[in-house]
Amino acid sequence: MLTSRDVLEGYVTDWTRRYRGTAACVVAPGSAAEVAEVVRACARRDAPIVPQGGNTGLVGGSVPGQAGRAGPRGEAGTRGPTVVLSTRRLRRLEPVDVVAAQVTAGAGVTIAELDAHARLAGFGYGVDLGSRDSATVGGTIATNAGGVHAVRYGYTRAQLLGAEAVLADGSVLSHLAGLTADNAGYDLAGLLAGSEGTLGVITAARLRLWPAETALVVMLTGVAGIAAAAALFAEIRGTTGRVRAAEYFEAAGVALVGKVAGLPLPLAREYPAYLLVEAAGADAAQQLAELPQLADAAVAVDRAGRARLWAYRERHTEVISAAGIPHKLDVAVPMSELGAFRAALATATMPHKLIVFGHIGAGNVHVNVLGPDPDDERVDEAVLRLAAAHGGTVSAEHGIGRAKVRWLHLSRSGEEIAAMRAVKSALDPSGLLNPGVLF
Ligand code: FAD
Ligand code: 2HG
Ligand code: ZN
Repeated sequence: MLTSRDVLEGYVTDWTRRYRGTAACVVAPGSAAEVAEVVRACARRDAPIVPQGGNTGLVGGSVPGQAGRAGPRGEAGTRGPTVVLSTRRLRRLEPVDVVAAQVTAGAGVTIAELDAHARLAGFGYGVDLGSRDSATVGGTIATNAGGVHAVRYGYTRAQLLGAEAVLADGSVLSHLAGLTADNAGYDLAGLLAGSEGTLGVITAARLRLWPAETALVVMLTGVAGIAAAAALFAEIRGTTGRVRAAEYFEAAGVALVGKVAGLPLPLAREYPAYLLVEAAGADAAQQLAELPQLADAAVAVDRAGRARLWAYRERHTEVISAAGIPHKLDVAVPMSELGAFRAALATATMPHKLIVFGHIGAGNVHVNVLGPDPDDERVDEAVLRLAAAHGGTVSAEHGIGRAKVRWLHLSRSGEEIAAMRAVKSALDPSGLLNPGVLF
């Protein structure tokens, strides 16, 4: 248990610095049984619990609200002291089951550690993201993280074959056998995926692995804009072997990466926007090189060259944060709407600095706005309503957290929200787990 004010600071402030709350202490149990003890002790004191993994979440869900403050930044009512439950000591990592292509991992194992472990056995983990060195198995399940390889392997829920979790009453659910043929009732692990710490504390998971892919190629090319990037991606998907990533970014982001991270322009000249594609397979490099519409492209097959091209996309989040406290609006719209949505975004976010990038293969657009005060939610409202008006969602992959509670109704009907609330009430009737998040 940690109580020092200085140490607590890192646990109550989120990665973006936009969300900062108050907690009495951080508790880091080392097993599911200890998590259950903590949950029962908190229940006796009516002390809300905020589960926390790597604290890389981008919607304020991994940190407490502000005591006594109503609305999404606070938590309603008078409760006991808030406890941050850190999963960093839940570090079990079992040998890879090479026949089943599965592994059991503790909630506190990072995605980089999990992937490195899988690689030693000739496999890889299907979810990869820029926060891989800190983001955890538990946190990525709780947010149902997407990431850069979702276009090939799907979101985290698709990797999940079972989970171990502690519910609000201290009971431990354990379903780690990894049977892929197993239709006996509700998929409780699937329900925990995307629950953002509101239904249970995930302590371990049984995860699917994929055979490691070889002959990787990364191609970066200039495009006129987001609609052109989507069209080129569709073309590449049709002609190129195994597309593992299709990422979009724009001149404003490249300029910031250049300024803050010191990277030169990626291509011979500047373009309004860029498409980065990663593909696997012996023919992939040749297939990409033969695309007639690639006037200017950089292609890398060696590890260092691939990393050099990826840096233009992956360093966006870090350089944006170096420039200020961003309003992060992770939305998705149908592929057919991307062009119209992007055009309207420019007006909706004026006069602020707008940086747009994302996972184009999924229609997932990361809208980052720099300029408005962190507490000023007008630009958040404008962008989220715009996404909804274009048939999209207010959360493509980061979740609702505290940041988007007010706008959940734009993406889920009253009936859906009522059903979600019923699930929450059944599993956590006193609202012990992450109050103020999601609802
Ligand atoms: P935390 O931030 O600690 O928590 C996130 C949420 O999960 C909170 O609501 C928390 O209460 C809950 N939670 C955490 N652990 C548990 C647990 N064991 N049991 C129950 N609830 C729990 N996200 C993407 O989807 N795709 C990306 O490509 C991506 N790239 C990123 C790049 C950078 C540089 C950064 C900083 C973030 C990025 N993210 C991305 C966001 C973030 O990394 C993910 O949301 C990730 O899943 C959070 O994992 P975490 O362990 O840090 O969880
Ligand atoms: C990414 O895809 C992450 O890099 C972070 O989801 C997005 O910083 C962001 O807005
Ligand atoms: Zn993303």
